[in-house]
Amino acid sequence: VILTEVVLHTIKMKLIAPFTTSFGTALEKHVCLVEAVDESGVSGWGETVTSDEPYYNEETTYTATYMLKDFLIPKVMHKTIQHPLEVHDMLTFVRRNQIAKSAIETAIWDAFAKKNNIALSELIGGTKTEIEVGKSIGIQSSPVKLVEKVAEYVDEGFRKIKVKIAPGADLDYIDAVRKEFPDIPLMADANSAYTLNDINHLKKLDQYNLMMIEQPLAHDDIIDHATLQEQLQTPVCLDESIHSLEDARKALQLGSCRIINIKIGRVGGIGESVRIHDLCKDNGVPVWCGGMLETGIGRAHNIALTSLSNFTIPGDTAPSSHYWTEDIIQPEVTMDHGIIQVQTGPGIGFAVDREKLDRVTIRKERIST
Ligand code: OSB
Ligand code: MG
Repeated sequence: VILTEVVLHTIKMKLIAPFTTSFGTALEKHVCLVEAVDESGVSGWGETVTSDEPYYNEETTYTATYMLKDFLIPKVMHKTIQHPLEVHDMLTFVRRNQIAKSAIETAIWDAFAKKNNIALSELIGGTKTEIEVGKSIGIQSSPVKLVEKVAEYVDEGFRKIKVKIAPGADLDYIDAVRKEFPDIPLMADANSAYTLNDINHLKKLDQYNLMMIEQPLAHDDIIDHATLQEQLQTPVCLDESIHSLEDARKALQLGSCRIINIKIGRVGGIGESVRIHDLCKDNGVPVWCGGMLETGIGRAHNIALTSLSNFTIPGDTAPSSHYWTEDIIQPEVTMDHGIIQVQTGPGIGFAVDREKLDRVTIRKERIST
């Protein structure tokens, strides 16, 4: 493909319910949708899966948009791109800013797949036709409230329940859920809320037969996580600490985790996600696809990625209705008994609903030079 124009649609969407983690509460989201237009007129779509504040990682929707406009888009515009796998290396001249990079990289994957009339999942070598889905639940006001939520989502058919934890909202909450649901696939995500000083506290989680504990220690750490993993029976899963194939290789070598959460945005795109998937597969380490409260566009990328064979653990790929009163894609992502069908249409397999898009758009910019 050769990009002749990129349109940046900045949108604002209200979440159907506030989402609370150890680092804060999200009520609404600004997202920069990247529409990459090829010389033949095909549009590929990507999104910045950033949060509005730099609390999960260093990026925000604003900084990602700035990186895209001033550095990343000019680098790929009007260049002949033989295959989207080339895009990752074209963008390494900018340090970090993985989510910004991924927004344009994923748009190019979609454009390339559409141009070649192939589904994104097939293009990357995905083999599954349907995927199992988990639900990520934010921190609730009490253990009783959390148990109510879990019951609702178990009834809806979710194949994994992930509970956000933080100091002061951990053991009581997990204990209450386990008492009510002794057998469900259950895990906890701490979003970096603990340190090695909490090791005895964290060990108490071992009694609950959790599938894993996600990112218990610092967002930039793989050393202390190795120490922790040695002393915990519960598998450690890394999210925030893994930004690249190299990070994944080092974490596996050190024994910092036994599972990796792959987020396309966090690792700079689909190409790097596939490479991390393959590395983990070769090492017998299972992976799953994390979520960033995406719109349908990011969600579609996540579903396609999850069709790869080593995504053996249900991901945070809940359907559109769990985030938005109205998603911007047609049809919306739906789930049946915890299963989502992998799209078979060209590219991401969903159409962007231009009318709905315009209703939530707060800024639109065309870049063609
Ligand atoms: O740590 O996985 C996380 C949302 C925003 C930032 C970080 C995380 C999350 C989630 C939500 O857990 C997952 C979802 O999209 O449902
Ligand atoms: Mg996480």
